[in-house]
Amino acid sequence: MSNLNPKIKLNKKRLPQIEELYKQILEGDRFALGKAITLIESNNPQHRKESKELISMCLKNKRNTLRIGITGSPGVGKSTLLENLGLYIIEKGYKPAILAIDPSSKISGGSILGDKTRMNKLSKSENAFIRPSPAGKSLGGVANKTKESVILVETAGYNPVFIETVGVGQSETAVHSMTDLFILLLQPGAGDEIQGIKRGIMEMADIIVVNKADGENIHNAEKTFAQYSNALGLLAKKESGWSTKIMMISAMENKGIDKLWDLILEFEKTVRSSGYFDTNRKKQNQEWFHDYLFNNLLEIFTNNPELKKIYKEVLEKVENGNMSLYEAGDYLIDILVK
Ligand SMILES: Nc1nc2c(ncn2[C@@H]2O[C@H](COP(=O)(O)OP(=O)(O)OP(=O)(O)O)[C@@H](O)[C@H]2O)c(=O)[nH]1
Ligand SMILES: [Mg+2]
Repeated sequence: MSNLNPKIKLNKKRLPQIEELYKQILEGDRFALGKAITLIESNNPQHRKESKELISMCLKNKRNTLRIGITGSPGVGKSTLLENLGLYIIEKGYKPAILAIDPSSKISGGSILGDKTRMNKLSKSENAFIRPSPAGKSLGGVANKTKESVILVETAGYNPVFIETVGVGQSETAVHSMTDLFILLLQPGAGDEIQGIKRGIMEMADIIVVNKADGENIHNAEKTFAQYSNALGLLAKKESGWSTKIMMISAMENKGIDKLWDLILEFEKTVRSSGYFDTNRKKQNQEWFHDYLFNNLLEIFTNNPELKKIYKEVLEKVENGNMSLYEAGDYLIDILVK
């Protein structure tokens, strides 16, 4: 920070209770971790202040972690996979954390209970941490809180961090933008209609997994596998240099889980050695920062009554086409600068 303008003082005063909470999280205290996640989920202004302080402390503590996004239509077997994959890697000495983004859960009646029962064994393990999605008004809000939760669980020593999301809305784009590796789960059965998966999601995937390749489903799983293998050939090469892989598993019968984990590690090795891993994390940090900065700039206009009035007038002009967005934006920026 020494090169920054010395006239601008950063607020260095630390809140003792937050410092204490940070230390407990660092020691892997699960109770403290749960408390911290509840804190960051709160929108109370004092809690937000404390959360920002806590996350700032955590961010200074750099950890070598892997963040994995898992998406797929409802009921495809995401939680079943995470239960068995989680248990498998715990045997190998890992401590997985599982977070969920599910903005639809308020409407559908909540997958929270479902996830707890579906990840029965894993949720009892001392070496795993499972947290369902926070309720939020907007996807952006939920996504930001999930990003903070990732930082918290990593500080507590969990790695890898899995983020489960339902692949039918916008949330998978949010999850993609906060993870290093993105896995798409497919149902056995032909056709995109059956998958309920949008085109763009397939392009985001690093690994495509056809689940439920068991019993009577095997034939359909093979058909889906073949169909998607063909489609993959048509995709442009990814920026990461990794070409998307596809495989079949049965999460329920625990078949192929080991191969999937090998593939995850192969991906990690490839993108770390090519430098893409770091480039991508930098890009994500930049996006997070810009989001924060932009939202706070906007808040300056909406929190101050006088500025709010000007903002509203200008916004209305833009909406009605009576002022260009450039004129309006520059006008407001001028007010801030002066
Ligand atoms: N036959 C078969 N059934 C499976 C498999 N994996 C999951 N299931 C079943 O599919 C249903 C849904 O599984 P979940 O793991 O809850 O699916 P999910 O994708 O997490 O569902 P949501 O969180 O509601 O979107 C359950 O009844 C599972 O037992 C599998 O490999 N084979
Ligand atoms: Mg689930």
